[in-house]
Amino acid sequence: MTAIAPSADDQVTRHNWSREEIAGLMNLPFNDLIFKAQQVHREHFDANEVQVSTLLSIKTGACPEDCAYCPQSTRFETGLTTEELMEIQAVVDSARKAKEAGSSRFCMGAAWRSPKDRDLPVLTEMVSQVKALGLETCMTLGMLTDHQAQTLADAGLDYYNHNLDTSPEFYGDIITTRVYQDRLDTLERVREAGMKVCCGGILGMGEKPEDRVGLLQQLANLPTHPESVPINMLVRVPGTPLAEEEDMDPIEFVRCIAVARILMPRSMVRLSAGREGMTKEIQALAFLAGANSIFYGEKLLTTPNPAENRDQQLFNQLGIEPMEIEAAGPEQRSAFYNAATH
Ligand code: SAM
Ligand code: DTB
Ligand code: SF4
Repeated sequence: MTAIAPSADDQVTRHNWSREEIAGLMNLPFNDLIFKAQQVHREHFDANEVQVSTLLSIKTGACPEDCAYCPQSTRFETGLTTEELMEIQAVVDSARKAKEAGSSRFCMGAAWRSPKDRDLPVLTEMVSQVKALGLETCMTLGMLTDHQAQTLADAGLDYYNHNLDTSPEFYGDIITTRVYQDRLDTLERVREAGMKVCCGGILGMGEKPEDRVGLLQQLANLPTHPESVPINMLVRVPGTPLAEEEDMDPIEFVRCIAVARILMPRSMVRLSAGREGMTKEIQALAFLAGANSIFYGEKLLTTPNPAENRDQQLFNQLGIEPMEIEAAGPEQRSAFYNAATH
């Protein structure tokens, strides 16, 4: 991937955005907003490269938390088959397949409120073996203690994903089993341990436009911008409290991507969950608005994602190339195209 050199220009990475300023961007005429986002994008990235990450659920379902969007909460009847923490070898085999399909980052997710210390030896072994394949590693395991964050960092974990999900004001309508500050605390621990942060949210949960502004303000005003900012469109799963939520207007979704790009110019903005329900035109607009990362592979954690050959066709049609990382070697790009032709 392209290394982003820090710039001396402080204007580029502001951390003091007001809600009025963000709302002002959000409400620009669409063409002006997209033009501005595209300009910012081109200052920092190759506009025709998109980073590809693959997800694996390493521990599925039976989660004690009550996140209203989540099919893995034990409180909702979603028909999900629960699975204990996977064996190391099975995780590594899955990571190898992701690499052979052309992915550059492997993100392992567990349906936990937080990991148990006794799980750490297995988790750290997963990290080192997946990393040894030449993949970037990411985990999302819930809240971490200082010790857990440091242990994962010492094992070589590159990224930790922990989302703020929504604005502080709307948060309590979605999750009651932990508070916003818990999330901020985990993010700080991840940073202090020296890992890169992947942090974003979910749109389409019935939040008001002000809540979208509030989420983006929280992300952009973190002491250091998250290196990855996943913007998820809610995947409505039958049995969850948000199953019947109204469709979010896709143009509003693209506006949020564009604003994220402008506020966090050097971050990778990921067009995350929800692509299965999006037209290729909306995805193309999201890339134009500055999204430059996707989840790749036919499953997210428990719900479907576009098949690999559909993403290959999309990239081909748009002239987009998967972003390369040095560790994966020069064959990574061709792996993406070869895998997807099968
Ligand atoms: N249990 C850990 C946690 O909550 O931090 C890690 C796994 S959790 C499934 C990771 C993230 O997936 C959540 O923070 C949420 O943003 C996202 N997510 C979960 N269900 C989703 C859904 N139905 N639609 C969109 N995003 C979802
Ligand atoms: C993120 O922001 N989105 C991913 C990843 N980080 C862990 C998860 C999406 C999950 C969608 C619902 C599911 O497949 O279970
Ligand atoms: Fe559990 Fe994470 Fe799902 Fe919340 S989002 S219910 S913490 S798996």
